[in-house]
Amino acid sequence: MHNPCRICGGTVKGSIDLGRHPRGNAFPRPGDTADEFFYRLVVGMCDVCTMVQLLEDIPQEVRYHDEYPYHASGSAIHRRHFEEIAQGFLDTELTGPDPFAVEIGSNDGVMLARIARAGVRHLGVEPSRQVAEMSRAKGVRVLPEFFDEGTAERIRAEHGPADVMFGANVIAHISHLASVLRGAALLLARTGVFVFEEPYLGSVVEKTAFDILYDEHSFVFSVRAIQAAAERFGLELVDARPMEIHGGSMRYTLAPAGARPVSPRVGELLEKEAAQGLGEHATLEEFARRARTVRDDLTALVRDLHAQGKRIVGYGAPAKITTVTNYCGIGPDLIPFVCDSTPSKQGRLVAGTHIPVRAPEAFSADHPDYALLFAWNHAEEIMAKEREFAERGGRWILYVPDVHIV
Ligand code: DWN
Ligand code: ZN
Repeated sequence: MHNPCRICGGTVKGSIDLGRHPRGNAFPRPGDTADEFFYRLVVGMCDVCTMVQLLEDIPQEVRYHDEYPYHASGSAIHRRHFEEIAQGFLDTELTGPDPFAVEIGSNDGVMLARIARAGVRHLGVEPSRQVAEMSRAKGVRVLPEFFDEGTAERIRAEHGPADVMFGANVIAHISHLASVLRGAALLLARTGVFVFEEPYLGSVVEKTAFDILYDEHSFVFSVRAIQAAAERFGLELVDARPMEIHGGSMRYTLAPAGARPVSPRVGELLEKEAAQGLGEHATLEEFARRARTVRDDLTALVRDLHAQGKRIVGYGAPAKITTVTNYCGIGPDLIPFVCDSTPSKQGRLVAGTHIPVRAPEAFSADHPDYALLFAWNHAEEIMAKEREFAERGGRWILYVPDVHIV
């Protein structure tokens, strides 16, 4: 399978084919699964700019429905992470006479609320109604639209240039990324910065985290691909910092070309990526082979334990659960339910495999023999919270970077 690159028009060769999948964050209601949306989950790399991207595109309107269930405040660690980012901007970039901050995909306002409280002009751009309402309740000003070049023009005309543009786990979700980068170049003040953090290709490959691949992740960024994309639209990658969040992310800082010095971190990370072979098709083909091994090992383990009469339930229903359960063919016959702390997911089903999602009380009220941890990027927080489960002999099944029991 080959497609034209969404950034540069080069050829994208599909190296990773995970088969037919539903939308990661669909979480349909019971009885409402007759017309589930499916697509072919194939991921490849551009021959020219090395951007890793989905070959089949899912329309934004299909993905970001009004009841989009992901709430960035869903974990204490995430709340702290975004509040620290906001404080960082207030201490550095938003110190001018009349600063202005824009967040693309402001979700439930967890980052902008701190900036709003400081009385700094701001605007969240968030198309999903439900989370946009949660933002407004925190005093955050929201524009209920998708961000693109046209939105950037209107925001600049009404509010002037932005000193800070920010996006977390959203820029890699936007298939019209070229329009977003053109819009950023248009909206940014000459001294402004566009900061975004996204799941990092280097971490995904290193951890064989194939469950990070799903419809929302139009792209999986690398430093090299972002540097090339920035230059194409009059911007420059001036800094990049690895982050632990979401199982391994990277925070990119773009500025208008020539406006700021480039941090030595960029060169160091480019060298590390070259050593990891991130710009080569062979690396993705090797990743696909390892993903098949994880699938086969996890399916065999779950089936064996089930055959022995052991009770296994899922813990955490991140979007990632949809990829791993559909790729492995693990359904309610093997895992009767998965518990999750997000109220809007409880009572729903995992798309495709239809595993019921229940409140965490269903787990603590009747501990299983094994818990399959789908929210593996929250392992420390979750295992500490569920200490009693382990103390009573419960065991955790993990599959990143490989299948193992703790
Ligand atoms: O890119 C995206 C990533 C970064 O965030 C978006 N596409 C959507 C979302 O992905 P996700 O759903 O994989 O995010 P999380 O934060 O890894 O999801 C964790 C899930 O686990 C949530 O549904 C909440 C749940 N959870 C829980 O049940 N108990 C989380 C914690 C910490 C807990 O103690
Ligand atoms: Zn390209």
